[in-house]
Amino acid sequence: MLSLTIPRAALRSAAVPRQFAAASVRNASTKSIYEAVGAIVPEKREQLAKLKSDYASTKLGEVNVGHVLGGMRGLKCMLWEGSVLDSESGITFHGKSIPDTQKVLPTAADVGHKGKEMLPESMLWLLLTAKVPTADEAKALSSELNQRGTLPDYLNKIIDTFPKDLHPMTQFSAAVTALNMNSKFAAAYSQGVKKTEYWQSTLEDSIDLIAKLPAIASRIYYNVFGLGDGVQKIDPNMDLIENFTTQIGFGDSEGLIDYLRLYIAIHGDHEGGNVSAHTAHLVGSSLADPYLAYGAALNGLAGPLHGLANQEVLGWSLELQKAVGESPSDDQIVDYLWSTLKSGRVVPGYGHAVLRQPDPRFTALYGFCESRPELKNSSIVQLVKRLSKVAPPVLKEHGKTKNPFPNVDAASGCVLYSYGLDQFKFYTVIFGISRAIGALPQLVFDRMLGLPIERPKSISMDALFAELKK
Ligand code: CMX
Repeated sequence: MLSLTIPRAALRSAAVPRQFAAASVRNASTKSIYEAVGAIVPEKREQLAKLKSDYASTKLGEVNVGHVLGGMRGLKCMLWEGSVLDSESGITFHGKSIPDTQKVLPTAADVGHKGKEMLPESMLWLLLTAKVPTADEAKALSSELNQRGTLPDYLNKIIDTFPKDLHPMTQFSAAVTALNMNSKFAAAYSQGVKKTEYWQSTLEDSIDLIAKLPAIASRIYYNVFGLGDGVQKIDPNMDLIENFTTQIGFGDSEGLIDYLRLYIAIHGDHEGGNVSAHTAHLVGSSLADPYLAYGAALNGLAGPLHGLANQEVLGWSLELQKAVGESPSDDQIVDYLWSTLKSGRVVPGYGHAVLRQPDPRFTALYGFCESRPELKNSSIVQLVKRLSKVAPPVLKEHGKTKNPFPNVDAASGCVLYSYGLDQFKFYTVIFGISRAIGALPQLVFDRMLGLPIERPKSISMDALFAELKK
């Protein structure tokens, strides 16, 4: 049995700097994000201490050769606090499903803006604190992000040197990485801050980075596509997404603004094993600062089997329309699906490494489309809906994928396209704005709990055969 390694002092909330201390002027029930995260530290540390002292040797399953060869599917081997993905019922965020969050998280209207969808700020608060924020708390977090959203001049200069035809995701990850010049965590670490306090500067960096991602993205958008205002003005009266949408030139599109609120909120976290989340956690476990960890995560998100799939889905759907017309019959869709499968390609937007049912994120985006009159006549949205009925039987008959149902990417990019945001190389950048609200809170938990550097054991095939002969 492992001994309890967390010192008692660490179980108490650490002495906190200015922004982490109780606010004297705010309403007593309204916490700042720093106070709210600080409040859960003792409880989380106690949970970890109990798991270590009482259960460290308890088995959670067996590791077999299939796990080693098969991308470690289903192996329960990392801690992730924000969300859990069930193969049948899908994602829950601190126990709340997407429909639950749609009911309880403060929406744009709740903080006095136009729009019905939950705010990504509300989801960020939930992921960081395990609590539903009040409307005032969500609004305060929104203002905090606005105040931190301006890019330093040096970063704008770096972004402006990127060639226009460098993929926007490459630009995005490079720019995020370069922001580490201002990392508060790196500065605190080099000044010898105590391990029990690492989480505080990690939280500061995380809030700073989340605040700046829209401005980085819109600068790249302006440089690559010549669209948007290019100045990344932040209006203190707008929320994170209305500001971002305005920066890229869609400030008058109420539908797109509300779609992006929903999109960014529900793409944020999908437990820890997916490539981008896992990368942030892995790189962060070396005590690299949040900018380095999240820059690395973005490179994983840029892969076609992960975040780039939304760009792939749109490309595939437009090719289908080009080949057989804007409103193809079911038979034409089926033939096109088979031609893709027979050529050895995957059908983008379908299948999942964990899920075995339609992705609830897809269901939420589908529901959004159903509720918006302006999307009713979009041929690409119609195609998304038809495909979600026609593709599963084809994929089942094909017999390879374990999950023949749509994942979130089956709809996400196509809706952006319908709203006129048709630069599909930019779509994964939008996903990247979102994934930070899941991956960075976990980095705060990692440091709050003092999790160790990640170092699984690898094995060669020769060594495997030697082991199997024993
Ligand atoms: N079309 C055709 N074949 C598919 C398929 C699809 N949509 N999904 C899986 N398969 C194939 C796999 O390529 C694999 O074939 P091989 O045995 O020849 O390698 C076989 O079915 C078994 O795969 P699986 O165990 O069902 O799925 P994996 O866990 O290996 O992969 C995923 C999951 C998402 C990468 C895969 O389903 C896929 O490539 N889908 C299309 C790309 C996509 O939509 N990605 C976005 C995922 C969403 C997210 O990141 O959250």
